[in-house]
Formats: sequence, C-alpha cells, structure tokens
Amino acid sequence: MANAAGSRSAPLRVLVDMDGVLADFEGGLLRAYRLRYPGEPHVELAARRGFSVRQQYCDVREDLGAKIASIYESPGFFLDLEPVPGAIEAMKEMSNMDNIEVFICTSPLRQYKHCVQEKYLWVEKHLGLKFVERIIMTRDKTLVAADLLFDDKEVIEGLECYPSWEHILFSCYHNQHVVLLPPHRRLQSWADDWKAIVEHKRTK
Ligand code: U2P
Ligand code: MG
Repeated sequence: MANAAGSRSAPLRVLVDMDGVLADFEGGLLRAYRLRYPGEPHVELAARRGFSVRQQYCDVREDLGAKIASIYESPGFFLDLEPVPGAIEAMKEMSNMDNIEVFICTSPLRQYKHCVQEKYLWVEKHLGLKFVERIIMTRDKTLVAADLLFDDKEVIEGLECYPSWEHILFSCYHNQHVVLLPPHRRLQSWADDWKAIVEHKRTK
C-alpha cells in the first residue's frame, strides 16, 4: 500500500508460481507421456484447455487420466522440467530490484512423495540456494500475504475469500483462451513487461 506521499514504506512482496510459470510443466509432461505411451492419443499443447491436464485426458478417454498422472507422479519428473523461457533471468533481476521481496509459491501434488523434494532440488539447480530459502509450498495460496501473485491457474481459491495479493494470470497453453475482465491482468510471457506490473503495483 502506498503512503500519503505516494511511496511505499514496506517492500513490495511478490509471489511467483512454479509449474507453468518457472518450470515448463506442460511441455515436459507431453514429451514424457508420448515417450512412455507412444500408441496412445495425446492432446497437443495448443489444444490444451483447463488447468487440470488429468481432467482433459480423462475427457478424451477415461483411462488416459491415470496414464498422464502417472507421468507427473513418477520420480524425476519435476526435477527434469526445463525452465520457462526467460524465467530464471527474470527471477534474478526481480529479486535484485530495490524494495522488493520475491518468493516462489507452489503447491505440492497430493501424491507428494517425489514432487516436494524435487521442487526444492529444481529451485536449487536453476536458481541457487538463495531461492530455496524463498520457497513457500502450500495447497492454499490464498493464505499467503503478498502484493502480487504471478500464476498460470485461472482461478485460485482457498479458505481466504479475499486474498491480499493481486493475481496476475501468467499465460500458458491451457489458459490462452480465458478472457480476463478488467481489472484482471495477464503477463503473456517473461518477455512481456513484468517490470511495468511491479512498478504499477508500487504506486497502489
Ligand atoms: O496439483 C498440485 C500442483 O501441481 C501442478 N500441476 C498439477 C496438475 C496439473 O494439471 N497442472 C499443474 O500445474 C501445480 O503446481 P504449481 O503451479 O502450484 O507450481 C499445482 O498447483
Ligand atoms: Mg502453476
């Protein structure tokens, strides 16, 4: 919140989601699924609709939901994901800006066995230990207090009906078609002007 002079006293607190924003979950998943199930139908990335990949595969054929889920529940899946283009550079640049606190805010799978540890390892591998300190892992992001949340999930719900953060929808294959009504905002990619969003929020 800005003070009477139009400037903030407290640092701007920014949450950045992991899958679909920092790590290329959708690309890695399709690649691994096609390798493991070469004879089965798949959904092209451009045809993805809805946040849950499992749900869309279930809609194609019921048993495919379990098959696609078996990929992201496998050991090594999360650790091997490629970074989203520009994500690593943007995170480093954002965290070096003045008067800002950047955190990674990600949800674990219900089948958390490999996912939780591998998310930590991924952050250490691509961003370093400094960012490992900044991981917030929760199934309910509405309970985390911040100014901004960059996230590819179109609807983020939880116990808190009025989260403190503004959700910036990060564009991903599954949400391209979602029409946002003002004041809701999107970041098309890390090549888009995330700095303008951050700076604009500072004046609020
Ligand atoms: O479901 C827990 C978290 O796993 C990632 N996920 C799971 C299924 C799916 O279809 N797509 C997907 O992205 C998300 O992780 P996050 O984006 O929080 O890093 C989801 O929250
Ligand atoms: Mg995500």
